[in-house]
Amino acid sequence: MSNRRIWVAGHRGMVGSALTRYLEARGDHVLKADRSVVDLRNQIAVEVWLKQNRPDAILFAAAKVGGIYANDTYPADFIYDNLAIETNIIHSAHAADVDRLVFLGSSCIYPKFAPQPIREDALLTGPLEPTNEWYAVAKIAGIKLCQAYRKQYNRRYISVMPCNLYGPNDNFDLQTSHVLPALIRKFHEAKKMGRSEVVVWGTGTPLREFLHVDDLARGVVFCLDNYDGYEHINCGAGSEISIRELAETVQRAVGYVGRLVFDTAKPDGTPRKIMDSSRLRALGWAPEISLEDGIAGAYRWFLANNEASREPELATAS
Ligand code: GFB
Repeated sequence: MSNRRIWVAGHRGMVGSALTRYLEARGDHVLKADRSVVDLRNQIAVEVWLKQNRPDAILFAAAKVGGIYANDTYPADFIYDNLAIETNIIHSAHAADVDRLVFLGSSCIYPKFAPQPIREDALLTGPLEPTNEWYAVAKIAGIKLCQAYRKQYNRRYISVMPCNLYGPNDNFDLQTSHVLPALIRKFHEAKKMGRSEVVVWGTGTPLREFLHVDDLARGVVFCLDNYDGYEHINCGAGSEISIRELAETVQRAVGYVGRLVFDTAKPDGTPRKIMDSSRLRALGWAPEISLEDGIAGAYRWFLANNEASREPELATAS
């Protein structure tokens, strides 16, 4: 399908910008609302903008996001901003009679010790990982909002759960970023400054599943076109890697020859969270970008963008 008017909420973030690139390449018309025009935490502003613009569909990539340290340090910001954005966009979408919406969550919605690989039906079966429970609770609320508007008003609102993401337009701020951009920056700066070691947080043993954001963008649009279910659906790479192996992979990509040091005073977070994405695979989506290629591309992007440190934004989901 083409020529649709699709609002990418959060178009400046890593996920939103990947969705925008993908949709525009396909001929869809992407609506964008800059933060200076619409503060997504302001209910009236969101409702007025949506009623004026009435998109055919909404891809909901707007969120307050960050890595383990940011989640653990700013719990009020993570729960408040995300709940406000979700209630405003999902309720206003209904009020503006927008019938299609894809909400993006995160694999941290699942219990800390969920059976692996994690199936969609593991939701709400056990306690959450404490370092990101505030963000997780907000994302669970987003899933439930979509289900509630579907149940009461027959709205075709769906939810897609990505694993850990990376790619162009990531946040490379060392305090607030996720692990992969942090490692790219740490190894690059250590190489440039001739440092003998790089500090990696935690024990290096946690396992994570990393998906390139361009693969996610294809998956989200695939779901918009092919999935219309009440249950949320997982969208993951299907393989996992330890933080130590990830660090070694990034080290090779950057070409740094020093030592790795593990700072075990920093939290590991959840030990493992690989998702079972077989439902989405069975519908016909599969990732295409290998972790090695994706990391090489992410490093090129970092270099081309002047190694700029970016502040965390209200504009990226993962
Ligand atoms: O990417 P990350 O912050 O997110 O951390 P989570 C993943 C793992 O990498 C943790 C370790 O075990 C970290 O301790 N790590 C090692 C580092 N070095 C670093 C570093 O320099 N920076 C960072 N950030 N980590 C987030 C959640 O959890 O994942 C969010 O807090 C969200 O809610 C997101 O779900 C996808 O995978 O631990």
